Amino acid sequence: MGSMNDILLSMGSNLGNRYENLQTAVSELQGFSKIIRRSSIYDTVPWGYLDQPHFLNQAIAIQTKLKPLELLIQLKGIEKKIGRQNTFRYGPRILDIDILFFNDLIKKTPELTIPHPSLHERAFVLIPLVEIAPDFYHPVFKKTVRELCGSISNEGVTLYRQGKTLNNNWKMR
Ligand code: PH2
Ligand code: MG
Ligand code: MG
Repeated sequence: MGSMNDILLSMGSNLGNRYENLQTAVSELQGFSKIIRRSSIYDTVPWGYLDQPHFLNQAIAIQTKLKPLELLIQLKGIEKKIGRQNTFRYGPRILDIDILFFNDLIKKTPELTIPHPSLHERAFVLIPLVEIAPDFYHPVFKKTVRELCGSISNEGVTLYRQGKTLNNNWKMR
């Protein structure tokens, strides 16, 4: 039996019923993890490739005993179940779930890079994230999420629906 891991995820959807896709994803996560916190949902202008619909984005804190690659496989399974087809880089998708942080792990392999390599430059990741884990420490940049969020523009990110804060007294490192 392994020990509990603290994980921060970023979810996005810009095809189909975007809100429902995020809700379904949260309930699927409960199959192998405990939901600790979820941020508000934000409507966000597409980043990287502009000619596509706006996304809904949300950050989620979970705990699980799964190891990084086991978690990645489960997340890909949820994306597939909800109906994701393979498209091009930065292109539209029914559901995307990315691992942002896994404890204070630093890992760089062809399958998986942790922390997520572009989280520090993406308002659609940092603005939801700062709501649920402002003091989480980026082990590569050696800055908190709050500090990272303070150095980007919030342009193109607007509140879509207020989050439910679970376990209000829970503190993530
Ligand atoms: N995901 C991408 C590419 N661009 N833009 C926004 N606003 N939100 C996303 O989740 C997103 C994106 C690739 O994963
Ligand atoms: Mg992504
Ligand atoms: Mg992804």
